[in-house]
Amino acid sequence: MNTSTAASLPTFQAKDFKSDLKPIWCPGCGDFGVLQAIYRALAGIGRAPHDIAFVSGIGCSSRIPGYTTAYGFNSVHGRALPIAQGIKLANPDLLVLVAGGDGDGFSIGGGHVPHAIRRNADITYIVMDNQIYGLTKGQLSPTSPRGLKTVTSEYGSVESPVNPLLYVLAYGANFVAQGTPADMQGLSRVIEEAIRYPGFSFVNVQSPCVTFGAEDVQVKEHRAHMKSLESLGHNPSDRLAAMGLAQHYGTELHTGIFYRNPEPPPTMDGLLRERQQTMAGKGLPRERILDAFVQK
Ligand SMILES: Cc1ncc(C[n+]2csc(CCOP(=O)(O)OP(=O)(O)O)c2C)c(N)n1
Ligand code: SF4
Repeated sequence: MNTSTAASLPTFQAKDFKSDLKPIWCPGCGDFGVLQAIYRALAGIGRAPHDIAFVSGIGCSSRIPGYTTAYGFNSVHGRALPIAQGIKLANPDLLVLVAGGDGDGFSIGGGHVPHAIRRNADITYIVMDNQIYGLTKGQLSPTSPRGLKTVTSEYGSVESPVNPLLYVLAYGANFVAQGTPADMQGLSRVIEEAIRYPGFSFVNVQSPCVTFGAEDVQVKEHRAHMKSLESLGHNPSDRLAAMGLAQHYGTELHTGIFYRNPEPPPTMDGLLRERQQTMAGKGLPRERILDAFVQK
């Protein structure tokens, strides 16, 4: 932290968000790069670590909060989003981030994603999509491609993968981006922009699993094949164009912002705060705030 000029606000550097815990990921795991990108993005945002709540589920990627100096909650498999929404509603002043894997977010936790989107609490969800269950040693995940051979699909997967980008766009997410640790600058930029977006924001990170992941989706391959949406002339305020591009998930590696609603709708935490103030003005008891929430 730096407080050089008198009366100026403290500024933060990436290292201020690095905890003393040493990551225990396999050497070369994509999650190392994602963690660095998160440090950089948080330095750009400028909020103090004690103003940030970082929630995760269970998985290799869900270890991320522990490697930061923010308040962290390594919670229950697939349940990070409801916990994060609760934290945001209880203390809207916190910057609330969520991290986890594709299994955590799109199989066991898949039912929570649409509701987090439609409630639109101001939280940022970063998924480390490695198309495999890493922590439990290489089973099929919901984003594994058809034909992938794993310990639970010895002769190749016979299932179509979930497309996380189309999934969240179809449910009306207002900010959707994708990145890869092969492009650290681009990745930290999209994470920072996602955090700055007022409302639920989603970043899918193609984060290779070097131990159990397919050989053709490693960082080297990403570097050779990634295409920035900006270079394609994509207009991120065009939802239908974003959905068109998102259909190439699994065959093309597009990086950058797919969709950013230029007119952000009200957030749930913002609406509740307003309602809280109105009710307090009318002298209504605090317990009724919850009634108002239920009736919405
Ligand atoms: C309720 C419950 N079911 C299953 C598990 C076992 N489990 C832990 S992590 C995990 C999947 C990990 O894959 P992913 O979420 O994609 O994260 P990654 O390890 O690849 O980062 C599973 C099935 C669990 N911990 N809790
Ligand atoms: S098993 Fe895969 S996802 Fe987990 S730490 Fe190792 S490389 Fe990373």
